[in-house]
Amino acid sequence: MGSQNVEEHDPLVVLEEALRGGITLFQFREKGENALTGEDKLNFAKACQALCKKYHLPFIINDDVNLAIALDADGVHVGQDDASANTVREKIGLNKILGVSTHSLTEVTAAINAGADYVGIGPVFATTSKPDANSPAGTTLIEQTAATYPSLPIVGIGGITIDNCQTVIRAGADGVSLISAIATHNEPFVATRQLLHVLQQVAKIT
Ligand code: 3NM
Repeated sequence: MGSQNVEEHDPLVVLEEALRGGITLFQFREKGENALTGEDKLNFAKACQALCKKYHLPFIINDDVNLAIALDADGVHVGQDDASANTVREKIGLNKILGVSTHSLTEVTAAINAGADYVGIGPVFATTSKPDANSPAGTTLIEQTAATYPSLPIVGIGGITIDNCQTVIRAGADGVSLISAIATHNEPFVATRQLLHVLQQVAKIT
């Protein structure tokens, strides 16, 4: 999430409610129209990192490798249009988390070879949070990736809600990554608790 993803709420309040509600990792994604830049972005990132530290959860940064290094973030997430995963791994070293967004089995294999700790696969469903997202791809690549690389952690992304998140886990994902289902909910704490509850139910039976 970034400050551009919330509607009337304070983004730091949304983040703290999500942390209290039970998210397991936060990816700082200050990107796109209305995103903060420069000093404002830096200060907002520091405030998000401090909240994640308070709840003892990983704080990783989307795309901005230099910011991740400057803040000693727990990791970096890159897409296919960002810096190459190989370069990022070299810059951040082996002790940080590296996530890579992928859209084909070839990209998944390349991400593994670059030292990715997990892959993001999406958009599973239609999303309004990323204007340049590909068209919805469903769960096919998640199924193929889970079958080909059983020990590789996979997160599904894109249009995931309380109503469809179980489908993503059943397809073979280990987790879900989402923005609007929490950030634009009236009560982000309640949204997170409900998502967690539904995800725990499916985890028990898969
Ligand atoms: N990446 P929401 S879809 C940041 O497909 C992002 O790689 C995507 O937001 C991808 O949960 C997406 O609101 C947006 O749909 C996710």
